[in-house]
Amino acid sequence: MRIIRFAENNQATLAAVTDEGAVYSLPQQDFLELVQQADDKGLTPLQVVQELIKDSTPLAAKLEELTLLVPIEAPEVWASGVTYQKSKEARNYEATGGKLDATTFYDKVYDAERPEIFFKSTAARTQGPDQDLYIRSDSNWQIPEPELGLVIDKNGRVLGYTVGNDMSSRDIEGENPLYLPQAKVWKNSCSIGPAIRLAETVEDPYQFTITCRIFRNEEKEFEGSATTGQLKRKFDELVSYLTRDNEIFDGTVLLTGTCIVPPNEFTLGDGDRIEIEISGIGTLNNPVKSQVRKAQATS
Ligand code: DO4
Ligand code: MG
Repeated sequence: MRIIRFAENNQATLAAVTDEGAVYSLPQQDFLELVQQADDKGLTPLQVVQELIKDSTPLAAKLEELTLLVPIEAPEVWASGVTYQKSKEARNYEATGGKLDATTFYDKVYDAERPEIFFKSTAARTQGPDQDLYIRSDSNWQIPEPELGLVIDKNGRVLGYTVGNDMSSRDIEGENPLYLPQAKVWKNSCSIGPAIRLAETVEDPYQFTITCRIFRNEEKEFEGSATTGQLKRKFDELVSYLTRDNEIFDGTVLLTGTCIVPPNEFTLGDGDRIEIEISGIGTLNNPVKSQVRKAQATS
């Protein structure tokens, strides 16, 4: 069972999508209200949804016909880094001016007990399905990072899984790792969606297949696939480091790292389109736009 939000008469409607693809409107304001009601009743979110939809009629519209919104207005999005071998190799390449066999601090963090976790996005910077993602005006090497997102509550309980894009600037991070916040955070540098798959309906979260496709002029420029089985760490390990001595909020999303990297000569351009598909969750589609740099204030 998946949970979505869609726009209807200028309002957001919460809905459940069954495994057969039927869409049922739900009465709750948002995903967190659904979880709260389930907790209050001593039920699971799936049980609450099943009770609500059992005697109701699905929408006539199909999922593809709806204007989907971000499935949760996550107050914060955090991200884990260098959790897959592929990411470690790509980071080493960009940090060493293109060496393919270099060993750096990225090897250290890949092997260390403490994972890399960084702040990625706020609700205002996070885009939903079909919304524009921006590339930076001061970078020449930018890529999407397709990642599984954990939707968690303030205690670190995993409520569901979503698709995330940790847009990244490889040349800025490669120049100096202390530039990481600028390589990761700018206007519209993150997207999540199209749905939240209820955690209780996922038998094994290490068996998601992630596929990323990048289109230029609607021609496929890149496609890559990987599985969450290749993750070096465990999801509860990442959550436990995020929540350690930290306050997080209900509906926080934790991205779990990228396992797909386009070829080193590739950079995103204005007009590209990114699709990230995760089995059992859906396909997150976002067009890419250049940012026009605003004139700097001078004193
Ligand atoms: O170390 C930089 C970030 C790496 C990252 O975002 C990832 O591995 O997904
Ligand atoms: Mg990443």
